[in-house]
Amino acid sequence: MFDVHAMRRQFPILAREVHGRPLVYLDNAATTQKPRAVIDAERHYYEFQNANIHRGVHALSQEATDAFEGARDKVRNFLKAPQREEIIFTRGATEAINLVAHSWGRANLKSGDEILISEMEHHANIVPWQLLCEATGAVLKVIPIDERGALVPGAFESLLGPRTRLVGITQVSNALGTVNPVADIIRKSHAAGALVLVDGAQAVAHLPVDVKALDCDFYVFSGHKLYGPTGIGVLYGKREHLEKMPPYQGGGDMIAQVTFKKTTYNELPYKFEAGTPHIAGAVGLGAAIDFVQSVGLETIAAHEDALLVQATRLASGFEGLQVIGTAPGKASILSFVMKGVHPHDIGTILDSEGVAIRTGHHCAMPVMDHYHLPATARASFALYNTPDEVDALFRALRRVEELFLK
Ligand code: 7TS
Repeated sequence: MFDVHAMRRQFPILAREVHGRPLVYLDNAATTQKPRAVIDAERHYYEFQNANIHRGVHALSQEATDAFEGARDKVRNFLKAPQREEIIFTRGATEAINLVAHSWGRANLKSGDEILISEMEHHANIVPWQLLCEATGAVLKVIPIDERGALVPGAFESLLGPRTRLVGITQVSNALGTVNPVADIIRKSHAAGALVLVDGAQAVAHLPVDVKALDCDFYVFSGHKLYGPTGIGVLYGKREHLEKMPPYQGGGDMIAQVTFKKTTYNELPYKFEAGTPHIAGAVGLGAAIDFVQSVGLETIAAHEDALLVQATRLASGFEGLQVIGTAPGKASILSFVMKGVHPHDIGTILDSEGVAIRTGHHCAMPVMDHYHLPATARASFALYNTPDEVDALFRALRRVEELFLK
């Protein structure tokens, strides 16, 4: 039986107050809080093992290298990637997408080729492709969403064509909570000869991922949305693609030999890891993966789904409150607007009540344009949130109503 109160005790920050109220942290889609195991892993690394990696014969350097490479093995196991060489450490999901757009994209695309993304993408899965299109003359096509915030049925199939070279799709939308049918998209894309990049930034903390079963070509995520540190993320890529791709950045660690005549590159995964990486961050990410696996993603998803059901029920009884994003089977994100109150005012009043939510365009401006909204308020749930906190959210929203609408 999942004990949420025991779980909360593993997260030191959850004990603090904000404006004299107990913190109710419901901004988990932006970043999750960190359990003691992650904080301790980073501290242990700095207190006992800190050294640069891959380059020292001394004991600390070897221990640091083992810790860093051990984290890579944990990521490989977490994503069910066939080979450890297919796991590249990056700064986050954003850098991982930029790496693919820059390295694979510039080497493979020509004028008139097409990249297909969806209307619900985060800017991180839009702008790198726009930059690539500007550089190569490729064309960006967009799968539209419907009023529920799901992909318009049949639209993907009609946009996928002989010129489509890559499909970039989020597994879970950060602004709407929509869960996309990525396995089906991957199968159809491959049949049309296109590669697929899956943006897993919002997915990895909520549903089990198996990149081998999915058969995606690239998969990206950030450590900090998975109870891990900021500044560390992952690109999974099929070895056959990564081997052919040119380096993204040049520097130390990514080379085999450097002369002024010719430089040769290191093998995978180091070819894509120029410079000293975020070693402590990788160690912390490894601890976060251990933590999530010890709880179990099925348990986490069941707990969050119950919170979403409760929140959705309370929202439906709240006059003037409209939920944005109602796709069936969506993940634990509740975006909403209130008639007559700007989302930023909602966020400010909620903050004064100790309730942290995100307000704004959520780096998904095309989603806002779709709904003709400047912004939404967004509550997003994690494994440490409680039914009482969902009630606290709606009590605080009643306060907003009193202040602004009565
Ligand atoms: N993709 C999706 C679907 C995201 O939700 C985010 C961050 C990113 C990519 C980028 O991740 P990063 O770690 O590289 O920045 N989303 C959010 C959010 O919803 N609120 O703050 C950040």
